[in-house]
Amino acid sequence: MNPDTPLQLLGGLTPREFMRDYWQKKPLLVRQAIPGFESPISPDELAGLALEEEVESRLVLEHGSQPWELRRGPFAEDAFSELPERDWTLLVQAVDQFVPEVAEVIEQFKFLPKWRIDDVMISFAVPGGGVGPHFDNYDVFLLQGLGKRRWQIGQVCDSESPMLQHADLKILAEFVKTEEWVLEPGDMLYLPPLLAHCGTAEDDCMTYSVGFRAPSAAEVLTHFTDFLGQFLPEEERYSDADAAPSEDPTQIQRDALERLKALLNEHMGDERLLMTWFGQYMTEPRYPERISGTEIELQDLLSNLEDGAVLIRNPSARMAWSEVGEDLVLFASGQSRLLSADLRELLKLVCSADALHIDNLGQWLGNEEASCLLVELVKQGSLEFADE
Ligand SMILES: [Mn+2]
Repeated sequence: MNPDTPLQLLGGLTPREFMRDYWQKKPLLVRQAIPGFESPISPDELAGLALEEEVESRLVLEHGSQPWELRRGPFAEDAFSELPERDWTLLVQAVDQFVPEVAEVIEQFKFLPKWRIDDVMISFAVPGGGVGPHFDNYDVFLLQGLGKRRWQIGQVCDSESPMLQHADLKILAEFVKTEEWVLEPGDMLYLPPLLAHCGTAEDDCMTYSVGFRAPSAAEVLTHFTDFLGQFLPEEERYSDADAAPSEDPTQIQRDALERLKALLNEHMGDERLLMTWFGQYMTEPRYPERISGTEIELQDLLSNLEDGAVLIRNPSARMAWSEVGEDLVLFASGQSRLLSADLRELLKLVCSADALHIDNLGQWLGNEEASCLLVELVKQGSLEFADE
């Protein structure tokens, strides 16, 4: 993707301009970001998803049994018939993993790393419905899919910002409106992290939230050090050969700190392990139970492909690749595999092609390392045969 080609999605900005001036910095309203966009799923179909055990869904009622009542799915079939006429909203997470047409929306965001994308949440709201003024720790693109929603933006917040006490939801006690817009289908609003916002349905409406993810500093440190720890032998310890005799045995002297810093730096600076951990961590699936492999032999895989079978990525699998020293590494659903540099084009194909088949795999099927990789990915469940 050319970073200097203006995009309708970004209101005519190039990806480079958007990244420089808006991404993580300030909001951007784009009228008709996707001209003529129509939600590929209906409110009834969204409600249907919220009945499913494996789907994460929430109902928010502004005037429920308490203000801003939160109910968690899965819901019973009659859950929606007893709701008031106004002021509630249904939110369904990760619809992209269940509805392929919704996953296609993500294709519009190829100028951003895919591993930064969390999911597409879809909300349906009746007039007055919304989740109240709040802020998120993540970037989000809010694409209007049906009806009209009024978006108001406000102040920049942080974890010290006062919240309403009683609510099940994190609702800001104060909201200082700075701007507002009414979005219609195809319009999109980008919001950077920490910016207060409040979306209220004007009529029956659906909004697609393309949400991003970024690990917190605390997560990076705790998870990476846990990962590192597995590779360090018991005998590697704090050591103080050549230490000076202590003047006061009750004092921890400065040189101990220097030795600790050297120990930490030696391991924290291991780029190979850091990349391996990061790739694994960022490709961990949201729903691991949806990634179940199929036992298959190499010969059967090859003959299936030769007979016209098509492999697709499991919609719940996350994949990414990277360079580690001279080698390449493929990350798939939280696992990593070191591969030789000549597999670069195959890795790109596996991570990005809509489908893998004899025509685009062609030469790779004669390469042992490549065909073994495909078998492993099918066994692991990150790749699966498309239904005919
Ligand atoms: Mn939000």
